[in-house]
Formats: sequence, structure tokens, C-alpha cells
Amino acid sequence: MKPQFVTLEGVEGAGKSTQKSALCHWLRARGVPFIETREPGGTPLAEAIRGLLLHTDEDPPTALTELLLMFAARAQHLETRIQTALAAGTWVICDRFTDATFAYQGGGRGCPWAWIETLESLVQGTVRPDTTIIFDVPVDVGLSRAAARSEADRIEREDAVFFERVREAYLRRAEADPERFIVVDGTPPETQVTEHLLATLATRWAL
Ligand code: T5A
Repeated sequence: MKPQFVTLEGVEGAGKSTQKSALCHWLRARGVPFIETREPGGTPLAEAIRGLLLHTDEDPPTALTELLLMFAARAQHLETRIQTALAAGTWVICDRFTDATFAYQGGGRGCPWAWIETLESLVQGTVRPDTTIIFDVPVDVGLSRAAARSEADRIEREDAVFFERVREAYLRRAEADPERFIVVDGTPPETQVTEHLLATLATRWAL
């Protein structure tokens, strides 16, 4: 099997980071070489852009600025880290990628999907994730988990209606491409979600 590019998605507090750790532990035990990364971020420059995106309150980015900054960070991350890893035969496990842009800047902010598709082609060429796992939880469940964990950043302070649109956009994307997407119910306890996820992936990858 070629090295896989795997992305994890979902609304705030859906359990991506928790399940990413479990997935990485499982891959390590099977001797699969991988890097673990995230978006926005994943390189020093892209992490600096993440800081601007999530923690700029005085002069908050407009929807278009936010969209362009997401893709600026992605261009750096993709070329200097993701593609390098894949070319070396290393899997990439990434917490969020372009589906988050369709969900947040598209669904949430209302940026036309055509803009996002144009930037996706420009920045990524033909590179797309091989597998995208969406952890689906009701918005109120995700937000209350996120609130219990840490202080809200700029995007987390959006209202529930914004995150309903984000969730709906994620599910719409999954429905349009069932080959790539796996939708996992993120509401059961962590260990149950992990069990279901790993059983699904073991079959998919024959690992
Ligand atoms: N963004 C990102 C965009 O707008 N556009 C883009 O293109 C991209 C790439 C940063 C922000 O950037 C935005 C989206 C985001 O607003 P992020 O760092 O991934 O993205 O931030 P969050 O989604 O806020 O990450 P979270 O850490 O909040 O969510 P996770 O990773 O889904 O949740 P996790 O695993 O940290 O769990 C949160 C809490 O819930 C508990 C955990 O222990 C933790 O305390 N938990 C559970 N509790 C009960 N049952 C379960 N099954 C649980 N699973 C986890």
C-alpha cells in the first residue's frame, strides 16, 4: 500500500485529538512509519499563521482574509512537510485539512465553495487525503467538551448556529465522497469510539 495521507475532522470538541493519539499508538504498534501533524500549523511559519488566525482579537481577519491565511499556512505545510513525508514513504496523520476550510470558511462563514475549490487546486494540485475521518457529535456536546478543556479561541467563540452550519457542511462533503470519508459517531465514551474506529481502519487497510 502507498503511504496514506489521513485527515481527522469534526466540530470543536468532537474528539479528533483524542482519537488521533489512539490511531498513532495503533500504527506504531504495527510498525507503520508516520508523522503526526495539524492544521492550521505543522511548520514554524504555519504555526505562526495559526496564532494570527486563532488569537487576533484586536483586528480580526475578514472571512476572505481568514480563508487566504488558511491556505497560506497549508501551502507551506503541504510543500515542506506533508509531501516530503509521503515521498519518503511515511504516512501523514493530520488533525484537520481542507475539509475544515469547506466546513468553517464555506459552511460557517459563507465563502463560496467555488473560491475554496479554486484555492484547493492552486495550493494542492491533485493532492487529496486518502482517508478522512469525521468525528460527528451534536454541536452542544462538542462545545461543552471544548469549553471544559480550555478557554475558547477566536473561532470557538462563534455561536451554535455557526457550528451547526459547519457540521452540516462536513456531513454534506462526506455524503458526496463515501470512498474517502468515514463518519464515526463521536458521542460514545472515548474507548468505544476508539474501538469502532480501529476496527473500521483495520479492515480498510488490512492492518
Ligand atoms: N479551522 C481549521 C478552520 O476554520 N479552517 C481550516 O481550514 C482549519 C484547518 C483550530 C481551529 O481552526 C479552525 C477550526 C478550529 O476552530 P483545532 O486545533 O483542531 O482547530 O481545534 P479544535 O477543534 O478546537 O480542537 P479540539 O481539541 O477542541 O477538538 P478535538 O480535537 O476534536 O477534541 P479533543 O480530542 O481535544 O477532546 C476535547 C475534550 O473532550 C474530551 C477530551 O478528553 C477533551 O477534554 N473527549 C471526550 N469526552 C467524552 N467522550 C468522548 N468520546 C470524548 N472524546 C474527547
